[in-house]
Amino acid sequence: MRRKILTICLAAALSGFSGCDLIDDLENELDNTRARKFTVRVENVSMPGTITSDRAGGTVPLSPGAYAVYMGDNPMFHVDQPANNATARIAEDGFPMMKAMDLKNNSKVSMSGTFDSPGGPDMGPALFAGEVSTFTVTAKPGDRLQLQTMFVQSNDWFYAFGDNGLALFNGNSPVSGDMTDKLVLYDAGTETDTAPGTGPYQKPVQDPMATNVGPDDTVNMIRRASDRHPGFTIPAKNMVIKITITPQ
Ligand SMILES: [Ca+2]
Ligand SMILES: [Ca+2]
Repeated sequence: MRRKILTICLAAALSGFSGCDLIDDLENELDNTRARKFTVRVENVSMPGTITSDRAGGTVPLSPGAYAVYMGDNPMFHVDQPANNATARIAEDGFPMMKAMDLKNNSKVSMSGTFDSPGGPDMGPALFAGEVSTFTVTAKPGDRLQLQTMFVQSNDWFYAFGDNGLALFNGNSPVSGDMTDKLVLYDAGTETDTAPGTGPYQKPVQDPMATNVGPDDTVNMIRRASDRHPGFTIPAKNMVIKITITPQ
């Protein structure tokens, strides 16, 4: 089939038509047939004492998050650049709706949404210790996954895959398994930081519905939390969150 199309392509090119368009169409068609569904499982694996704080018993709740499947440029944030308002609302307050709206309107994003964990200690959408949230995406070779969820015992920190997101395929093979290692804990650069579980402006000691409470960060750029604050004791990511991806 492919050889036949290539021959047609070449003939078309020789006779002055665009042969490459046909090849592109064929490649797209093949990628569409390779599309897969993936289940993404986000688990809060923190425990009492994961951080030294009386707040939330020293666990690290995770906020409801936003996710996107996309091609090309990371549609959610860029390291070493200022966070947009939608990222700030997740990172400071744990509210993903503005980000979800952003992603819905982005033509490079093929699929997006929010994930949460109803019920639990907060009787609400956050993922407390032991809680799990699962969502399903469809992707084809070349697609990447990005997400953001707040590290709630902070002023403006969030977990995400690195600047380039997570490739959902290795060549034409879907990725599978524990992807926690690919996550990075970022400081959004929108609020001044105190160490995890301390200070008057972190989410657990704010009005749950309040937004943008606390002084601005002096460095208005997204940076790795550990690079920005080498003096803070920050739990290893696999003590707080576990992300598993399973192709269907
Ligand atoms: Ca900060
Ligand atoms: Ca705050």
